[in-house]
Amino acid sequence: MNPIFNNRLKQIIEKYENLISRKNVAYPYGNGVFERYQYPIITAEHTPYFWKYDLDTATNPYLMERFGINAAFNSGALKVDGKYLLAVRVEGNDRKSFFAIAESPNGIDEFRFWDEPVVIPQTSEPDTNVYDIRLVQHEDGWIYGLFCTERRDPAAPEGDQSAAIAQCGIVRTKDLKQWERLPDLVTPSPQQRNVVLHPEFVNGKYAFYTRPQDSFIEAGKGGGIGYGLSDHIENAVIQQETVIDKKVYHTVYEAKNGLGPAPLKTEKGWLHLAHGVRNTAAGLRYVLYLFMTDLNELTKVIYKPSGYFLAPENEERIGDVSNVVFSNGWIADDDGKVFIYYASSDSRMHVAVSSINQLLDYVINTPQDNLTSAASVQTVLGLVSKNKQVI
Ligand code: M1P
Repeated sequence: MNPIFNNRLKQIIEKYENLISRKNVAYPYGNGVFERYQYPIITAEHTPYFWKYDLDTATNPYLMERFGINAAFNSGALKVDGKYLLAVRVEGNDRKSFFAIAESPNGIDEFRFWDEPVVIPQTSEPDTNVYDIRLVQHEDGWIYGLFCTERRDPAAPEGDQSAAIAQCGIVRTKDLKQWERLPDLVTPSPQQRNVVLHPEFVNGKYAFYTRPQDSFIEAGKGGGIGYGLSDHIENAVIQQETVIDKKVYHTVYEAKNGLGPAPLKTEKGWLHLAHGVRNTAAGLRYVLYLFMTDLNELTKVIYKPSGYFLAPENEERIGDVSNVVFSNGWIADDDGKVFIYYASSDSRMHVAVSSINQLLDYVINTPQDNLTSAASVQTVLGLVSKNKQVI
């Protein structure tokens, strides 16, 4: 009998179960495009206590954490058999990330992690860190996970222990439990992050959205959201990357950008969610934006509203990497509802709920960025003059 152990265990389980069963509440007065929710849907606290504690009173009499979890963020998303599943980037106190599936019956709360995290098989060049997986149900019948695999730059001098090379790792599964590792994607770019698989074949080939980049942090000469085709998915090689959405001076994506989840097919075109980055005196600021590409010509952007779609607000602005929102997962339900899963400040997960109709209206009817202050004034004047006729 160990009262310290028993009391602590009771409290830990109670706190965990209360958190998981807490109902989420939509904020009133949304912006007409989506509804934000009050509580983060997944945090480090949502990870199971049996991942963190040795629950044997003989070997852990004080019931102290043996494996700390620092954050739970940037999650891929997929609906399977009526369940809303997130492939969460879980980051330990040791700074290594791994993936774990969290399941909810309704997409907005009660997210509970499956008992065991995902085991990603290794290639001949083991990953040091893996993160930001995009889940895609491809028309070839497999569920793919494309993620960033990071390894120390072998060319870096001994004194530089932060230079890294990021590339796109590929796994596939039928049940999100057993995963098959395929060779990493090969592209002309020295660094890749934010690679996404298009859900359909294009002329019998696999289509990828990429983010060519010169160095680990800076987009450099590269950057922009790229697109390329590969004949195969086993040993996938993109010979030629075409930038379809580039960085632009004095916009919310002037420093870099990257695609979020795989695009949603709509009757008007492919709907894309992406992140844009700009630099400020307070560091980088990450926001989300939307654009649409042609249904048949995937490299042709047909609509692109100006500015951001969703930016960090209130407590979302604070975390391990502050002033960041990032999304690599969304789910469109059969009734047209869309669950947009986004992380704030590299720390926790949130949901915003919209619909295909609202997103189409937003992407088609929001004025584009005409790139100067004077042009913005003209856009406002146009609205004022139109409104004078109706009010
Ligand atoms: O820290 C913000 C984000 O930075 C990177 O994104 P990008 O490659 O677009 O700069 C990633 O490390 C991402 O995980 C992280 O959220």
